Amino acid sequence: MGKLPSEKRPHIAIFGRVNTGKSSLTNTLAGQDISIVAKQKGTTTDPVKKLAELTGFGPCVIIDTAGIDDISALGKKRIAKTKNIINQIDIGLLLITNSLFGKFEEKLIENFNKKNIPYFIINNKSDIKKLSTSLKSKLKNNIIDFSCKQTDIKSIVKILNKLLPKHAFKSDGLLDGLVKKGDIVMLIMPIDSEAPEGRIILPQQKVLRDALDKNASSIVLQHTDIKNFLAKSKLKPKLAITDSQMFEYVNKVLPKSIPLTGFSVLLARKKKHFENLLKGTNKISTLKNGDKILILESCTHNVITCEDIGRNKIPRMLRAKTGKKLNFDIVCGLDTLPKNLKKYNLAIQCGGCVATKKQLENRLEDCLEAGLQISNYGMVIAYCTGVFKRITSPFTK
Ligand SMILES: Nc1nc2c(ncn2[C@@H]2O[C@H](COP(=O)(O)OP(=O)(O)OP(=O)(O)O)[C@@H](O)[C@H]2O)c(=O)[nH]1
Ligand SMILES: [Mg+2]
Repeated sequence: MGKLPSEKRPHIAIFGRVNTGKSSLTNTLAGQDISIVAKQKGTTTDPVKKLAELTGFGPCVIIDTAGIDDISALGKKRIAKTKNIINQIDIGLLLITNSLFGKFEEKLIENFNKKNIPYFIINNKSDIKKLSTSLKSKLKNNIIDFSCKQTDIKSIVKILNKLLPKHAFKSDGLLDGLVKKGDIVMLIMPIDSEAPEGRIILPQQKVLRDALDKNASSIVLQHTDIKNFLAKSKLKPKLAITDSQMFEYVNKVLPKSIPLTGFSVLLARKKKHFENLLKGTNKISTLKNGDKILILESCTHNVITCEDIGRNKIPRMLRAKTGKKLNFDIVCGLDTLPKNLKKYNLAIQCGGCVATKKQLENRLEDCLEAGLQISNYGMVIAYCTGVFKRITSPFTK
């Protein structure tokens, strides 16, 4: 996969007084020795930019800067350069040590605020001195202890993910880790009565776009043409993707040697709780007579296909698959969830095409907190048609 160009990456700059460990943190985050680290104050004189790939966060640019309190002859120029960096970044990290937080830091934060830049404060060298309780209470959730002597950057990655501006960098990377440059990906898109007139639905567009971003080649065809195409072309796609209503059919005609998954599964993988959805779907096998299932439908308007799937298709399929007497309740739109969630055994979320990511997350979290298993439409359909293992194996290997 080609490197993501710098302009497509979030820019994260590290600021702080001299010797607080800015260059050390740059190196720790990037996992390589980029910046010179030294006991001497004022080691870094010019901003140093580095393309990096942070586990759990993704591609970014990390910028090491000169100390904001440099009072040497060249200090003013350096500080001006550092300030200019603020115009270029998406996230600011402010390093302090020994809970030293004064006018330099306040001034910097003022500049962050002026530019609407999300920032976070890190009390570095906490292996020597931990954050004081007074500063902690003053800065509340905006500061953590850290030490560059440790290599675990999870705590920082967690914060970076929280701070990342939602508007930018929203390419979902649906095929991340599945398809790379030069691979062939087969998009099986049925054109039936449920397909919208004259256009391609969003999940399919997103996958297609991501394949292009990755310089992979896409074959786009209808399910009825799979056999013919494979026989004629002799090509072997790295991955095939289809709609959940086609799982059963495609599973039969697509050679087992070609991995298969669903558009909805790829989308779910990029949201929170994917692991829980996988786990919950497997729990279908343990459903008993009289168990209660909650269908969570996000559509606020009348979408005939969704209604049919949630109200008829899924209950019918689940009853047939398990042979159990199951009871279903349905929650529509953004209506509040039933008070006593604990009485349910499983919650099944729709594709959520009209809900925000956050709205879907919140619902699933409420269910998880109440101890419910969770699944979604696509996965349940896959489970009931006997293809769950196949369509999730590209991720669970
Ligand atoms: N004990 C301890 N030492 C650290 C830590 N982080 C950095 N240091 C040390 O602190 C010194 C300064 O680190 P640098 O990373 O060069 O600091 P800097 O902020 O880039 O300094 P300037 O470029 O001079 O502004 C070096 O001797 C580092 O090894 C830490 O977490 N714990
Ligand atoms: Mg430095």
